[in-house]
Amino acid sequence: MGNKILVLNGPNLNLLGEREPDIYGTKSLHEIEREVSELAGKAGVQIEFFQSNHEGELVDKIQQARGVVSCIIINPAAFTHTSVAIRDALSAVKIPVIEVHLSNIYGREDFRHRSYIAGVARGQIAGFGAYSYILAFQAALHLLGK
Ligand code: CA2
Repeated sequence: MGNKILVLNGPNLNLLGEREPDIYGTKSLHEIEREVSELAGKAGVQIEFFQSNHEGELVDKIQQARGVVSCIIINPAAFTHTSVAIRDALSAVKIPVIEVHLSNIYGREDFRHRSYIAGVARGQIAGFGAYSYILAFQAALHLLGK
C-alpha cells in the first residue's frame, strides 16, 4: 500500500478555469494537479489523479484503489449531492477519505448543503478555491503520519 494518495475529481471539473471563474477560480484542473504533484514529490509520496464525468467510472476507480492506495482525496462535484453509489464505494474500500470542494457549498443553494460523502469522509475542506486541494493534500500527509 505504501504512501500512495489518489485524487479523484467528478463531473465538469475538467472545465475548471474556462467558465464561472467567479465561483471556481481561474486555475485549470491540470494546474491544480501540477501544484499538488510538486508537493507530493517534495514529501516523497506517490500521487495519482483521475477525473471523470461518469459516476460508474469513479466507482470503478475507488474499488481499484483497495489495497493500493493509502488515502483518497475526492471532489465528487455534483455527485456530492446525489451519489449513494460513490458513498457506498468509499465506505466499502475502507481507505481514509478527504472530501474537498472549491466553493463553500454551505454558502450556496440549499441543494448543495447536503453531502452524501461527508458521513464516510474523515473530514471535509470547502471554500478556498484551488487552495482547498493544497489543504486537502496537507490533511492527507497528516493522516499518513508524514
Ligand atoms: O465547489 C466545488 O468544488 C463543487 O464540488 C463543484 C461542483 C458543484 O456541483 C458542487 O456543488 C461544489 C461543480 C463543478 C463544476 O465545475 C465547473 C467548472 C468550470 C465551469 C463550470 C463548472
